[in-house]
Amino acid sequence: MNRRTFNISLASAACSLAFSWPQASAQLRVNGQRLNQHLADLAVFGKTPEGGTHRVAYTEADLQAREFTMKLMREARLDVSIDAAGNLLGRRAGRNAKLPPLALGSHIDSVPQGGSYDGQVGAMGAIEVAQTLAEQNVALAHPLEVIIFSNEEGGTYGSHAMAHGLTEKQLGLPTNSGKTVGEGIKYIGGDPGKLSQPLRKRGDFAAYLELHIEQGGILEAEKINIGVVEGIVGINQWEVIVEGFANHAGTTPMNQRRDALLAAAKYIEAVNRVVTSIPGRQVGTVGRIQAQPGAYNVIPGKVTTTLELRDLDMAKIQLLFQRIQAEVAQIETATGTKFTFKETNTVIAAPTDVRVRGTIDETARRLGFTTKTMPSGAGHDAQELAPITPVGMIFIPSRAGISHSPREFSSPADITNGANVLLHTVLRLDER
Ligand code: HGY
Ligand code: MN
Ligand code: MN
Repeated sequence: MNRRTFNISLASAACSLAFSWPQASAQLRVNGQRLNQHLADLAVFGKTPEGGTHRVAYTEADLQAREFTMKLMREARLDVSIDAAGNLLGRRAGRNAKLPPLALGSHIDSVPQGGSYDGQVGAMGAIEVAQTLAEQNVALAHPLEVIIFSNEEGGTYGSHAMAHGLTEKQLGLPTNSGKTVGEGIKYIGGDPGKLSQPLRKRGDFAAYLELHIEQGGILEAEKINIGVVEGIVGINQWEVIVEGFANHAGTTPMNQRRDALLAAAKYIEAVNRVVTSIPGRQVGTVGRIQAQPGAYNVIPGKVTTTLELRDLDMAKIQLLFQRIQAEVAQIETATGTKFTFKETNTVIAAPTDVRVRGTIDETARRLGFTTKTMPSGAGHDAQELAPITPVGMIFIPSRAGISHSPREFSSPADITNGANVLLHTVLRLDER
């Protein structure tokens, strides 16, 4: 990534401009007012009565938000297209076509009943950086590529497809939209038939940067402006089926029941006990449960529930899973039930690139911000790209550490700060 001080001699008006790029660009700043207005405008799509955002991937609200986002990308003078995974791509040529693009982006889909900042800050921030560079006539050496990944919340499917492809099994998995992953990708303009191979490979990007809200409370509590992400946790998700025996709730003695919901209750307590039994930052969650037939007077014969384990160390996730399996074996014996675990999604833990991390940290400090290097307990598209390109993530504070909730909030000032760090990190990486 070589950037030299260079002279451009313009053919007309006998003027030649000599830029000392670092000086000329040092004063650049994003338009914070416009960025925060774009976020407010985006929040309209899927707005909930509680003031949050319900914009599940592959739904009408997602489709409308994507159209709006493509409009903003075109206004930022990006050439817009949709790839086979449904990712929105906004491209601009660089001065040196031989260089791979510098990529930046995030996602605009939300969890059910979520907030208006998760992913959206990074997506709108990336577009704002592109628009600022265009307006200020800053021509990067590298091509620029803004990427709005599809279906991040359902399991980083857009970014996974980009770097790894998707299997038929993955395309057939259900999503919160009611469509399968494959149906959803088609619905948003992708082509699932072209996803058996990765869409991009190592060397296709110079680096990928993602601005994101912290989704935790560390930065706010320690009054730090910018988080420099050192690594992103791995995530393993399973669907769990508990089979017992449905029977009459009034005539079946307590010692003759095979109660699937009682077994599930013991399972949920065991997950919490196992995950908290060893030191570290690992987390384990049972996020959904459904009992059948779901009547007052019938002993539940079947329960469908979930398991999610996260840690920076994939081996620790496996250790926890094995210990949970041992607990489940005892629960099965005690309750006469049978548990089945079906792995539905795995996202590999990813360290960020040490050089990119250093550039983010130095850039933020040069802009006068305080910084903290920290792990990400949330998963991100950046971790899917990490195997094929150097990645870096920039965090800004989340109020009270709340996320995946209508109460999710980051201040306009913090959002603007994050976008300025993103802008100047792009400029610095472009110089190499
Ligand atoms: O679930 C996550 O960690 C991310 O917000 N999708
Ligand atoms: Mn996110
Ligand atoms: Mn999220």
